[in-house]
Amino acid sequence: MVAPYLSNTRPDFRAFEIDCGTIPACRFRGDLQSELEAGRIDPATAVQLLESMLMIRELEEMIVRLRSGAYEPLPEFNYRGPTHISVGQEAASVGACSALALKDFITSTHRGHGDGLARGYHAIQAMTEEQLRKRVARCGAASRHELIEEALEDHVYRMIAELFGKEDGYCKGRGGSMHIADFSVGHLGANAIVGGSVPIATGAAVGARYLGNGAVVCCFAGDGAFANGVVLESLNFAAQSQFTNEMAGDHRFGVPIIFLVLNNHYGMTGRTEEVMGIAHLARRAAGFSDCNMHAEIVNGMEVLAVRDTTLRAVEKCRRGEGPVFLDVNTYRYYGHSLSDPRNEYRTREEEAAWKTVDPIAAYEKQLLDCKLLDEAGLAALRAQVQRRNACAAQRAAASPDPEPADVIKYMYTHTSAEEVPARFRNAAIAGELPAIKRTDGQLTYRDAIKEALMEEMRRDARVIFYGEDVAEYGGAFKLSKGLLEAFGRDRVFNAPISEAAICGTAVGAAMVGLRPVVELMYMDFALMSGDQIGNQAAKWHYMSGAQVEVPLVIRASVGGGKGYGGQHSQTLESIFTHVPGLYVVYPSTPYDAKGMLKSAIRDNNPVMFVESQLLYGEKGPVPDDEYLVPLGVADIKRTGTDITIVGWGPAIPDALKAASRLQADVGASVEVVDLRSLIPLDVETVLRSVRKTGRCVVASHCVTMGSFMGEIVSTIQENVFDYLDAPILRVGAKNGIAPQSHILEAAFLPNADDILAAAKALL
Ligand SMILES: Cc1ncc(C[n+]2csc(CCOP(=O)(O)OP(=O)(O)O)c2C)c(N)n1
Repeated sequence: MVAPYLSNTRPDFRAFEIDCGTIPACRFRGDLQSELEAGRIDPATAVQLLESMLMIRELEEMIVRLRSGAYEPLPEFNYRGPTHISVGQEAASVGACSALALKDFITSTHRGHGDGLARGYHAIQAMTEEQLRKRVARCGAASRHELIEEALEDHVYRMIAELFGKEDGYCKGRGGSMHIADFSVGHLGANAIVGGSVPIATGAAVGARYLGNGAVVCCFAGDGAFANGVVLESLNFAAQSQFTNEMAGDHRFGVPIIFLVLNNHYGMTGRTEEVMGIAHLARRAAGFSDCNMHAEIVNGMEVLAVRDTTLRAVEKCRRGEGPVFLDVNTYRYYGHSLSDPRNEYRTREEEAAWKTVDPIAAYEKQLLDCKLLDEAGLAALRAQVQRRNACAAQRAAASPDPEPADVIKYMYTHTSAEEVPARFRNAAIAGELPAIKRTDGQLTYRDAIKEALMEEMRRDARVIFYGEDVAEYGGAFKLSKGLLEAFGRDRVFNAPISEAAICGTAVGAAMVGLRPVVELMYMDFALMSGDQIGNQAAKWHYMSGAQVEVPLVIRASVGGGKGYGGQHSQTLESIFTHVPGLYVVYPSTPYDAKGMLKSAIRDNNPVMFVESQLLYGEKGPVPDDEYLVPLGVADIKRTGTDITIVGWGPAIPDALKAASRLQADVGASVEVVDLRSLIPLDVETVLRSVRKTGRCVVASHCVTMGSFMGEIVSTIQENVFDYLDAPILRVGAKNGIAPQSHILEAAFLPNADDILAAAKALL
């Protein structure tokens, strides 16, 4: 049924009520015996659930004992790093991961050892012999059982090696406990930012829907995360009705994601029910879709209950009925970390009550009752898990550390999408491409960007484009008008007004194989998505030990110069140059804008592509033929010998004006170096110019204080101080806030006169 407000665009104020329906709790009433009898689980899988939970508990208890020096296999080992232990929560991780297929994905949290171990364990069990052989690089004869054991040993070893910060760890010691990831089995990463992985998971689900591969994303997140803005944005993003799924003639919408709340009832120490206005987190889901996201409350201490609910959730997602919201009630026995004694905020009685429903003890009893294991079998399984873990820990402790010289290795990737896989090459178009008007071989800066986007979307079907109002309306600056009609709504869509989710979903979509381009209507709004740009997009290639590349482009439009005041006028690229892992570029001409956007879309690094609204209407020559402008290469826009002006963005046209006037006024010969790309920075072109001229002005529209202009000044003086005949001057915006009044804004922004005055002062 379509809700009245979905179809109602006319005023209709007849009285009605919204029925929020009901949310079931603890639906699973079976046990192992009934599951076996119903054929919903086989005996081998039933035992695997226990082994998987034991592996988690063993690893977590190892960390506890390592911290106090009481872990016998490694008595002297100095364990550094976080200790967010998940003992008590094993059934949630295992029940959920055992319900997923190999092609599915998970994201996890700072308390993610259990999720990572379980994902690897059950993925290994689901692998074919060929996949297992590949995983353990085994060529000789081995039974399936031996291959699995070898793969499990390797799995535990690489998990522990990562916890120990070793080169053999899943992330080569670059990620550690809170960022552990294994992309080979679709584990897209634990995340140290509470809620940080939720938009990534949502983007992965957007990608899975687009690719039509039937994959489902299970997004583990703590209860505390569901007060976080980007998490709520993600719930909204995932449930959008424009994500239609036509299944068997039925109209459904949403993306295939399970928001699985690991609800242990506490944030760090605060009680979740005290900092939220609801008794049950499942109720959150009611605000985001008319079917309450099929929300359920689940007994998270019972592995079969979690497995049953997740299996049903996965089925729903595969049928095009996602998202699903599971509020899995569980408990962590230890404190937030091992430095938290838990005294201040909860009682020992409460803890004891939860321990009476311990997930492992209860499940062991069921296995014994069903005679799938006897006491000896149980003891043997426990001993095997312990032995595997101890061997892995000893091996990991003795394994090589990363080389200090490699400290920033993996920060950037040096690859790009030169070859488009056949499946995505020369994408079919849904309608006609919008015409772009070329006059005397010239295009506006706006149309140059549009043409680049169109060409790349045509070249590679993995390129999708979204942002606020970019579809029918064509974006606030009409840059994308006609792209929806040309490429269809799967590739061009309006995003909700959720900048953090826009950037975060792009990260997730990129991780699963797309190449998203997203638009931020004004660059000021990038501050809304600071975490997703700075902590997620920028860092995942490095933190994963180069397991994953994050090819995405964030097009950010700068509004300065239009009298829009302090929150729509900022030139903020300097902030992003301070975030290692991002590329930051800012073209000043239509030619560069087109060639650089094409390069940015093909590059496998995340790129912040900054555009100036002041330049959108400016025309310049743009050839018809295919060309690229490489990132990281500055351009000399005018050659000269007496003084260098280094700049970027809209400061370049001003610098060129100043140069002409300087030539006319005092006969000085000015060289104008357009950086185009701030990161990577073409240091050599700048230094070569300054060596020649001995004088330099650095110009941009950034607020001068703390801007990237200072970085250029430092670089010049560190490297070619001896060549300088005068101090280097900066010409930027005033150290203030952009005003609305045009008189004040003119005084605020730098112009050709300011650059001219600075250059004259140096001469
Ligand atoms: C954005 C952010 N804010 C604060 C923190 C500090 N912090 C780490 S874990 C945590 C509590 C998270 O609670 P929850 O999401 O319920 O997960 P749990 O720790 O209970 O597993 C906090 C506040 C953080 N890592 N990230």
